[in-house]
Amino acid sequence: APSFNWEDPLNHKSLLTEDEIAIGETAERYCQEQLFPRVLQAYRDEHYDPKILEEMGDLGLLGATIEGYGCAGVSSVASGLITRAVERVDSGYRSGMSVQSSLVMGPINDFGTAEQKERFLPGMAKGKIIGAFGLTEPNHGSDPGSMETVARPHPTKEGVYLLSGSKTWITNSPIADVLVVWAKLQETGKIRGFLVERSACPPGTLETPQIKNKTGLRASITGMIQLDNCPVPKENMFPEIEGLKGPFTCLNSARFGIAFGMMGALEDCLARARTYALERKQFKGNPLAKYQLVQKKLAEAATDVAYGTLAAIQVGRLKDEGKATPEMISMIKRQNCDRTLYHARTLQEIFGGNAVSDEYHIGRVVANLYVTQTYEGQSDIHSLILGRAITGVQAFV
Ligand code: TGC
Ligand code: FAD
Repeated sequence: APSFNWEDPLNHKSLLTEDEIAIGETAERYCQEQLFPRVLQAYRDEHYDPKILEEMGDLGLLGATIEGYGCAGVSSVASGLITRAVERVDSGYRSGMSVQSSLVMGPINDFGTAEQKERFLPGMAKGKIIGAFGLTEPNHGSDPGSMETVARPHPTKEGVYLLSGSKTWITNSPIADVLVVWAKLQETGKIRGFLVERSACPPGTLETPQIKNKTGLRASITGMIQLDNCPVPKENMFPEIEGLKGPFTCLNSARFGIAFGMMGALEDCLARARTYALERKQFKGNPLAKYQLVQKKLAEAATDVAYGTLAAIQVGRLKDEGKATPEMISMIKRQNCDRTLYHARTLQEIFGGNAVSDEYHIGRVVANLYVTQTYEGQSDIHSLILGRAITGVQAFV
């Protein structure tokens, strides 16, 4: 007779291929053996070791859905299992990987010229070239269409643009070798994507100061991108993609990765809270796990892990069949981030005062989850995307 497995209540594993299971297990092993032992110190020190990307590259975890260029060419579900494994350790590590894979390698693969792909993708797949994605600006976050960063034709050099403007809250920017910068062409007012190579920028035209003293995502490095008449050759512009469709197409993949990744974070909180509840005794030697209010917290979290995982797998399958819509991705990004943040905060209560010690991990996870709910479209923005799709009326402006 089938038995209930609290770690996979609705048996999502039965929906995975053997390859996907093997990829997920490889990622889990690396994350638990190599990443987890470093995360506490990295978080305390607000330090991100760029070697992590090389390690992930060696395992084929970067740009994993891309075919060729040294990438693994796996399914979207397999890539989701990778983000889930990484996010089980820390959302900041998943962020560094998502930006590299979905937000930089993704658009180069989707929109780049053959030359751009050859130049960047093999090195990025190995984690030897690090990428960043600059969309958000100090005055335009949820509304990137109003961006002020501009690309003007160079007054004397044919085929060169001068980029000016600033981007903020940019994952990996202080350590990036190549930065995808979205800017409006002065000639047309249309948004275009540029590959800004740090090594090619004259002094003073590109600065990427780190944003320090963050209250979440401290194991990831975040910064600004400040461009002051930074010359970028036309060969470094994505040739055809124009308008918000460019950055948003990359965001569809990254948001899918977050939705799947959230399940790793929530599974980790659930497993830790369960173990703690079984070990900690209060009132006549009873474990906390005996109390109904505690059991309800665990039951609700396990339910949302099961539902959220099934939804992510379904959207991943549709994505590979070319049948996923942006609204489906908004739905799972919003729901999985919101439910994971809610449950992490609730499960944290089971640890009582000990939750305040970082050795118990859950406090770090809760702080990270504020960020995952905020970036790549804050949850209320995804509500409005869904509201627009349901009613036909947009409520942004
Ligand atoms: P709207 O009129 O809705 O759309 C403008 C054009 O874009 C197209 N489009 C999409 N295309 C593909 N995929 C999507 N998801 C798309 N969403 C929109 C749309 O079809 C249209 O094309 P066209 O040809 O008709 O021009 O534009 P709007 O200005 O009204 O947008 C509103 C809104 C709220 C949907 C949008 O601005 C939004 O999503 N805001 C949230 C901003 C955001 O997500 N920023 C993310 C920054 S990157 C980041 O956070 C990385 S963190 C990484 C990490 O560390 O893990
Ligand atoms: P705002 O747009 O000012 O929004 C503030 C609040 O108002 C939100 O709750 C929002 O939902 C709400 N709001 C806004 N407009 C409306 C409306 N019309 N109706 C109802 N509510 C509304 N960006 C990048 O480009 N690249 C990166 O790599 C990147 N990494 C990040 C890493 C970290 C650690 C963080 C914190 C952010 C990162 N971001 C990145 C930026 C992130 O995408 C933005 O913070 C996010 O899009 C929200 O923009 P904002 O912070 O300007 O908030």
